[in-house]
Amino acid sequence: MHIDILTLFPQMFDSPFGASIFKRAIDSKLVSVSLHNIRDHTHDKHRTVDDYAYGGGAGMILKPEPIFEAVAAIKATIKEGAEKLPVILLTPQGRRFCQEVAGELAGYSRLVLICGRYEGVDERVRQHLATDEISIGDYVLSGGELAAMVVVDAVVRLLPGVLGSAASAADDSHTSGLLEYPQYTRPPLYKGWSVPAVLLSGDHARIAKWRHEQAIQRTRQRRPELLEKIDLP
Ligand code: 6GU
Repeated sequence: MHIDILTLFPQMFDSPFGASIFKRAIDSKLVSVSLHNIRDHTHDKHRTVDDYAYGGGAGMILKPEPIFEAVAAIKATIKEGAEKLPVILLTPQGRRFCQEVAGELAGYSRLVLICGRYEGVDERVRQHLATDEISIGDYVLSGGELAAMVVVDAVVRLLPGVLGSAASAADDSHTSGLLEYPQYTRPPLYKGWSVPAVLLSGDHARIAKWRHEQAIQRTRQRRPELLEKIDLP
C-alpha cells in the first residue's frame, strides 16, 4: 500500500513512522508513505495556506488552492485509476473511525490523507476533492495529524505480512466485535497473584472456551453496547 499524507507539519510524522511495526513494514516494502507539505503548493511570497473566514468568526480557514494542487500533483504521477483514488479528509465532522473502517481502508492499494487544522478547511475541499471524511472520536484535536497517524497505524497492521502471525490480528480487541480476553505471561505466580489454572492446563479446547467466556464477560462489563452489534455463537 502507498499512503500520501498532506499536512502543514510533516515533521510530526517522523517519530511514529520511524519505530516498531511501522518501521518494519516500511523497511520490508509492505507500505510506503510520502509526506507532502501543503505549504509547498503555494505560489505567493509568504507561502499563505490559510485566510480569514468569510462571514467573520475566530480562526483561520485552510485555503482550497494549495490542497487541490497537492492532490493534483499526486494524481498526475498515477498511471491508472487516479479518478478512483480515495482522498480522505481527517476532520472531527467525519464518519467515526473504527476497526471496520480500518479493514475497509486496508483493502485499497493507495490512500491520500488530508490533515485539516481544527479551525477549518474551505468547504470546497470537502465537497469537490475529498471522497471520504473521517473522525477518530468525539473530541477536538488541534489538527488532523494525530488522527492520520491513528488511521495509518490501524490500517497498516492489517496488511498481509505486517504482523508476525495472522492470528495476532484476528484475536485483537474489536476484530471479533468483543474486547480481548485477559492475557498472562511468566511467572505463573507474582506477588501472590497466580495465572488462572486453565491457561497452564495445556487443554486447548478448554483454554479457547475460557477465553471466549472472558471476552464476553469483559465486553458486557465495560462496553455492553458492543454486544448488541454481534451474533454470539
Ligand atoms: Cl480527524 N481531526 C481533528 N482536528 N480533531 C479530531 C479528529 C480529526 N478526530 C477526532 N477529533
